[in-house]
Amino acid sequence: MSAKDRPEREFRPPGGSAAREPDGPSERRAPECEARTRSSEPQAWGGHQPNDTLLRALRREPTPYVPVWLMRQAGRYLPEYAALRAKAGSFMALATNPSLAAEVTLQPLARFPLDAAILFSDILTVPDAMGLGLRFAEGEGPRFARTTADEQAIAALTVPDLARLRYVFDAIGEIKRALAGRVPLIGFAGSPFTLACYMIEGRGSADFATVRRMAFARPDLLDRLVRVNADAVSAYLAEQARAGADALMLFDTWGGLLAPEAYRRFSLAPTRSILARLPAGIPTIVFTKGAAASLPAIAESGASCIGLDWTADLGYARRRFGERVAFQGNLDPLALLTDPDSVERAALALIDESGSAPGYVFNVGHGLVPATPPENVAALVAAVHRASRTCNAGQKASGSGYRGG
Ligand code: 1CP
Repeated sequence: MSAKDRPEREFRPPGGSAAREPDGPSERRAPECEARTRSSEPQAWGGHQPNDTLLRALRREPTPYVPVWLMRQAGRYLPEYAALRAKAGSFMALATNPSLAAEVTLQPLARFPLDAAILFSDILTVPDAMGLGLRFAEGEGPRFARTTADEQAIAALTVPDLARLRYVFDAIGEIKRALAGRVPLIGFAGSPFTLACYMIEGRGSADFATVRRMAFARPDLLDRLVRVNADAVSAYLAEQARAGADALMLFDTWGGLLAPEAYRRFSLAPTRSILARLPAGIPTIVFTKGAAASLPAIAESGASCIGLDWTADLGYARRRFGERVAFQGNLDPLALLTDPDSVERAALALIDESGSAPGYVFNVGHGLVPATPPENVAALVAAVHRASRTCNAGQKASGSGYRGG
């Protein structure tokens, strides 16, 4: 393992080592932030105090810098993940073993000063607990042994006994003990519609044609499927919160495939019903790929934060809806397949686009891909912390804080 690949074994405060880096490209600032510079704000996190920057940003409270975490921050781009997965034998062997799941969750935090941990699991564990028989074949993605594509299978579907997902709640307990409050833990689930996509097709698909056909031919069946999923997911997420998750995220990866009316009926409505049933006060993030056209509706869904994919206009979204909801995103994950300098430029451009108003969480617009070089992730996290520290110092200044707003 080369020096640059070696994970740092200790958690570090954001900006800690970055501040000691020599001048050069890393001193670049987002132009919007330059104008807002007041003074160098004292560092909020001295090293071992709890870092609740993410939770404050989700609540749209001022933060000394923009918190950052990355979808799929634990995963195949990390050699230590690949090694542990090989040792465990399969994805499910990792995910169903609470201490291995905890170890994988913490791997990216040992390398990078990220502002959140996300539970290592998968959205498809819920349909697995419903009896569909999930497996992940190496290099192939998820496969279900049984599908719920016809009237009989959908009628027979019920909310699973949460005891079948006990390994998830146990993993949350282990992760929380290991984190000891250093950063918040994000729990998650798939949206009812995105789960339905995999349950109907039995695997991933480019267009989920069977599902979209069902939306026209048998909307009553799809209604029932997403209703059962909403009941299952709301119970599952509430239990994650009880086990210690500090924020909850819903992944609606495929909601953007639907026409607007179908999206509202089969994706947004069941998502809203989940949000309404979660414990009061816990921050929530709804990530919908292809959501740009539905922003007004998602902003009213009851979510604390909207996760945007990389095709959405973050600046516009913040100006238009930033008084009501926080935003998370939305760097194209393929920007990380370049070099540290290009990554830093892309990060600064996005921070500039977002503006300095509270309520922004930096992230990628979809999961990191396996070919991502870890040193580019390090450059990204350092750049976000450094540039946004200057930018956010202006949060209490007059003006909206939204770019051009
Ligand atoms: O070892 C492996 O095979 C690794 C690949 C992998 C990983 C690391 C899968 C298979 N799942 C995960 C973990 C995972 N999945 C997390 C962990 C936390 C994190 O670090 O972010 C999360 C939040 C998910 C969520 C998930 N799984 C989504 C929603 C987000 C997204 O990426 O759109 C979806 C659609 C899935 C299904 C899934 N699981 C795995 C794959 C390859 C897929 C996509 C399948 C497809 O449609 O082709």
